[in-house]
Amino acid sequence: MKARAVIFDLDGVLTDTAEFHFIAWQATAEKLGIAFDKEDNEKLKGVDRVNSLKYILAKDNLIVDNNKFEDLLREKNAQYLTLIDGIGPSHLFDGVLSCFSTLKKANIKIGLASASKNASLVITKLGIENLFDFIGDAASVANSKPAPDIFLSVALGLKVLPENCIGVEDAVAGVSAIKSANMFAVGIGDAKVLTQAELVFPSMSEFDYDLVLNTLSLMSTT
Ligand code: B16
Ligand code: MG
Repeated sequence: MKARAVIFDLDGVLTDTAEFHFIAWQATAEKLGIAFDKEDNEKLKGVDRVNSLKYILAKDNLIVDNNKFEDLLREKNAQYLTLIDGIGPSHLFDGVLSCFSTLKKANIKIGLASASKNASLVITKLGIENLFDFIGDAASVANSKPAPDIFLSVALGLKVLPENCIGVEDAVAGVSAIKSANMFAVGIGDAKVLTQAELVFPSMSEFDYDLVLNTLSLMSTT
């Protein structure tokens, strides 16, 4: 493999919006009389909005009609948008800017593969929208993570073969998506959780591009 692009997930890799998703989903669940805790929220990392609501309803075997389902999605997102209103460049995780600058110096393209339909808004608020060579559109792919679609669409947009892309993810569903896309997977978080990733860094500030390249070259010689 010749590394030509690194494709990043957003929530949990470049910034932490999980708490905001949690508050908004908890309010939705509470309204429905369904218990929703941090453990549930962990399971929803990287899972898109529709499937997140399906997970919550399934907890209590609750069935709602289409109109109600759409209303719940709209209300959750409205609250989420209010909660992220105050985020700015200071909410970018430590290590992201220096990592991007290392990649740019090495002529490596940078892509964004988020399951979030709010991704463009969030990266604009973070002030990093101009640093990407291609930004994937979660609304335009047929299947969400763990399907490979969003990572494959970003590789296509970057004009780089999937086998020459490195994907970076914090969620189990996201790492599965990277592996299904036939890319090298870097996890951000706990190696005991992100077991499918070839390499795991505890946080973006520990992201070591030289170590990624060394691991890649070791893999191609074995
Ligand atoms: P939205 P990522 C994912 O983003 C989040 O991890 C997940 O918790 C959220 O439900 C999903 O985006 C959809 O977000 O409601 O904003 O469309 O981690 O893939 O960047
Ligand atoms: Mg994520």
